[in-house]
Amino acid sequence: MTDEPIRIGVLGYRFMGKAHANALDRLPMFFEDAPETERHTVIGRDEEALAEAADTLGFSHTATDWRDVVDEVDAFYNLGPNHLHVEPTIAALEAGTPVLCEKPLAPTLDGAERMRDAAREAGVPVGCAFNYRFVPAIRYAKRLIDDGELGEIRQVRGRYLQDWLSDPEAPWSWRNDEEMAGSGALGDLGAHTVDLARFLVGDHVGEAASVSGHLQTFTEQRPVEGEDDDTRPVTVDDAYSAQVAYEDGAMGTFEASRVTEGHKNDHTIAVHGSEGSLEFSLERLNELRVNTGDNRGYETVLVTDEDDPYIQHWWPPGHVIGWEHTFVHENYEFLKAVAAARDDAGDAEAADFSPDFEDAYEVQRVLDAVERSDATGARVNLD
Ligand code: 4PW
Repeated sequence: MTDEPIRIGVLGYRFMGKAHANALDRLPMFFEDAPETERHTVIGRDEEALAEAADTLGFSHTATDWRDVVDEVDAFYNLGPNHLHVEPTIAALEAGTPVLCEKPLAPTLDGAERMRDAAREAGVPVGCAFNYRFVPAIRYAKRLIDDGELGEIRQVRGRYLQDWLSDPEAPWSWRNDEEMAGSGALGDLGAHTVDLARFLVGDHVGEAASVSGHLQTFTEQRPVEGEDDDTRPVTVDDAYSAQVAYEDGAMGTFEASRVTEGHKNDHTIAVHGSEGSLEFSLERLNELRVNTGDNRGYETVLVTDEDDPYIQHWWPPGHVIGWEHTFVHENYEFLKAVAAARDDAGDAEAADFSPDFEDAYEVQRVLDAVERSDATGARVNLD
């Protein structure tokens, strides 16, 4: 087993770059058995901004071309805009480099399929950064569901609401462009909910069998920052809603929006079974609301006990954790898989990380079906 640190190269250094760099910084302090890492190279286009990012986020090298990096590092983190997910990720995989890629996996189903196929071929650890799977309360919820506490699963309902595009004067960015983003609220936010539903109840209800969906754009043009009187078209959805029929007959109801006034980062998911219900809201990340079917409403469980998932690494019971910790847990699991994979005598199972590209591809199939359903006005079968 090699003791060499895992050298990490990251494409992108803004919001997600910071979230992952922070996670890498926290790991040795709180997760004693985490593999050692080295923040090696940060990749971007603007040399001045890159140098500043390297300094702030603790990377020793910078690069303006991902091609120079993907086979030089031990793990490649693709944290760039969605249109940059496909080619750099496939190149890294062809070089045998493990990849952690931000969500949604790709702007299109075709791109996601190519990434999934490249991952199959490479046989190295891959992950799609659906970080909400790593919330302790979500893991706790999954345990309840898997233990049969809710009985037979009938419904899953999820919403992800933000309001940062509510103002029509909010500036245009790549997230408003179909070529670069693929879709709007659907891929940016809905991907998380569709994945979380699959994580929580997928083993019980199967994959999505059919989907109907609706997309809406409320602001068609947005101003370009720093350029007076210049606007660009918004070519993605501001909001979506969808109904999913799962293979075994359970139903899913999902929505997301980036224009819901008063909702900053409201990601809520509820699961209803024949014996009980549960509900999680990201705005109360340390709690889970549980109903065990006694018709007395919900009780609120505080998920901060030592034996709750990941909690023993942090603080004593009741000392709550936050959004950034989801990235620490995700990086911990991913890097353990990378370390196990490079250990020749290693345990193949330990080298598996989920959610992987197979999982992310299944999510993308649902997103694609929502778009097709909206375009045709018909329900889309996924078999
Ligand atoms: O989880 C969310 C996203 O997927 C984050 O809070 C921000 O909104 C960044 O991208 C989306």
